[in-house]
Amino acid sequence: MQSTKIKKITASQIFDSRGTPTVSAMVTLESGITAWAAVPSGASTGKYEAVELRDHEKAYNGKSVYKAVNNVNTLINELLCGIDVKDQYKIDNKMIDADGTENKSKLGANATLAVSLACAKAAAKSFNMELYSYLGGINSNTLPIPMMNILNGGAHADNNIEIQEFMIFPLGAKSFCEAMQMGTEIYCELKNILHKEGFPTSIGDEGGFAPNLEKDELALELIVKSIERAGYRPGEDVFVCLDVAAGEWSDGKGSYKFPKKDKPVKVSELFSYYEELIKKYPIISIEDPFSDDDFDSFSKFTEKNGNRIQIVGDDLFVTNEKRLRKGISQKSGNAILIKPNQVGTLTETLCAIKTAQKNNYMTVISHRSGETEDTSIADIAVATNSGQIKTGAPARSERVCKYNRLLQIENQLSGHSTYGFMH
Ligand code: 2PG
Ligand code: MG
Repeated sequence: MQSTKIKKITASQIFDSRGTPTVSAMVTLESGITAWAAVPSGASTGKYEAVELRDHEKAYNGKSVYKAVNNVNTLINELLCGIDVKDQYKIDNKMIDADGTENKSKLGANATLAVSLACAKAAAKSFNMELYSYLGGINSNTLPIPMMNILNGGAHADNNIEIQEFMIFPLGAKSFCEAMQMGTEIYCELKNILHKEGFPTSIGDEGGFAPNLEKDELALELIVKSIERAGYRPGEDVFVCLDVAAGEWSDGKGSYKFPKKDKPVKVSELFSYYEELIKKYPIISIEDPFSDDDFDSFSKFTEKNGNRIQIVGDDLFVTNEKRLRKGISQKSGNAILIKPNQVGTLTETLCAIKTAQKNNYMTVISHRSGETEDTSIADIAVATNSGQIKTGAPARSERVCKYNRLLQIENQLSGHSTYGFMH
């Protein structure tokens, strides 16, 4: 085998699916092998996420990432040159130590993640292995159930819908390939229904439709109808998942309001609202029903409803092992959303997944609302046998490239893979 030592790391500014600058990195090994990775970006970001370093200057509305790019090209390049790329733990920890902050505010989590992922890909290439099997070994063979976001609201759409994401979840499929058939057929059916009923079929940031509706509940009616019209059984073949993203509904001091309606709502009212929706519709998972600081409401809601639905912490846990451990000890939620850029390295991401799995929390590997063509999360989902992935509508290439990668992996594993799971 040729040398797997790192020869050079370079970064550049590229653009995500919203046209916002983001970081990409290229790692070159002494063997001549190269690998590339790019970092996504959120809109409804949790306040405890690792820092996405931006320049805050006039160009690009303050959003350029030249400082982060420069950190890769200088400091990180010097730090990691000569290290064996197979030593992911050492690479990531060297960056964590050089950053020295709790939240990667010095180097930027966008800088560290681009490098971390590019190194893993370069190592996989050196062994002539696929990324998922390099990361997970022969035991990595579970294709995740896709949570497909087909109707967008909240911070991802310029409409009047308060809930951020309405997703379909083909739990009844026998394979990932069949899940994609179900998802794309339902997506098309929803488009037809919206069109026939006189709603616009314009889309939000994650590729789901973004009509104005009289109330959020109507989105659920339309989705159930589109599942049925596509020939599937709601609540048997296909379920519905919500991401409320209630951090966007909170004033940070314990009070909530529906931001688009500018209408205050009490925690007790949120409980009844969600419970009513669960009763009426085939909802199987709710993400962030409360805000980033509201461990308490998460715990109470989980105690009441955690045996019948999945309750996912996204902004609550921010892929951070410490916050997850707090949640585990207080029984806040029963699942965690995993976004590598919330924490900034692959090692820390895998660590959060391991801690969740050990403690019987489900793991949902996730994209961001601002995405790129990088498909690492698809491989991470299979490598860790996470069982579930959330990566937007089954439309628009920055979303579909992850689904297409999973189809490719399912083909590669031909007959040796299993399909998703939840509690
Ligand atoms: C979320 C994500 C992804 P964003 O809240 O789960 O769907 O959105 O990337 O804007 O935080
Ligand atoms: Mg979320």
